[in-house]
Amino acid sequence: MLPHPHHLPSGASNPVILLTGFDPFGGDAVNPSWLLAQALQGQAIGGHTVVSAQLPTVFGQALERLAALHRQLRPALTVCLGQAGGRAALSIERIGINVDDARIPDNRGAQPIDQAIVPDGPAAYFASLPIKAMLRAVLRAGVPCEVSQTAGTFVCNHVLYGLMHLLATEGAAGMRGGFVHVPWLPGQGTPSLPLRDAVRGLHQALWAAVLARQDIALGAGATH
Ligand code: PCA
Repeated sequence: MLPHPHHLPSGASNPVILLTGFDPFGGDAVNPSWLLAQALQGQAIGGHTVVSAQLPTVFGQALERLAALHRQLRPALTVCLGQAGGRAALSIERIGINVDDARIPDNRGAQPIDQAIVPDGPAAYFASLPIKAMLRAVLRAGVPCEVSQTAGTFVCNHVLYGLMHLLATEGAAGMRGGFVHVPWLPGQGTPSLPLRDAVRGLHQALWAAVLARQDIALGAGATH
């Protein structure tokens, strides 16, 4: 479902930050990415207004929903969120790769193996977010955060790659996007991050993304 009109920013004068989360998957009862997106719905951040929407954890359908939202809202910034059980920090993704390789079935039972997301599309797209500026802003707020070099090969990577393909093919100049993975909530597993910390950290990250038109140089690489 598209956001109900009363959830849309009034006056349409503020540029929109589209913030998406997923429905629960893989046997979990909740998905912190959706709780986090909902918590920031309607927030004003740096002259932008956050519009939150849920994507299904379903290959293909998630991208159809995202494309519909994008055409409706024409967001200046699109940040998709997903749950990453086992990660201990807000995890800002650098890159989406052109492959679906599912270890578990999606919410419709599909389990693609080594399929291209966009046949003949580029091997990968970098997120067009200032990931290091965002990292610094979140860490300064005292919330654990990292840059991640892979969003996996399940529906989250599918959405990141598909978002960047959408921006490359249909986006207007200046429209940017990317992906942030979120740890489990306490009670879902260990390690975990309380929702209030995730909300505070993501708010800082979005603020930094709006303000920083260019990224900063800050070491956050990985040797493996
Ligand atoms: N996390 C999964 C898909 C949905 C979600 O929240 C992933 O990391 O691919």
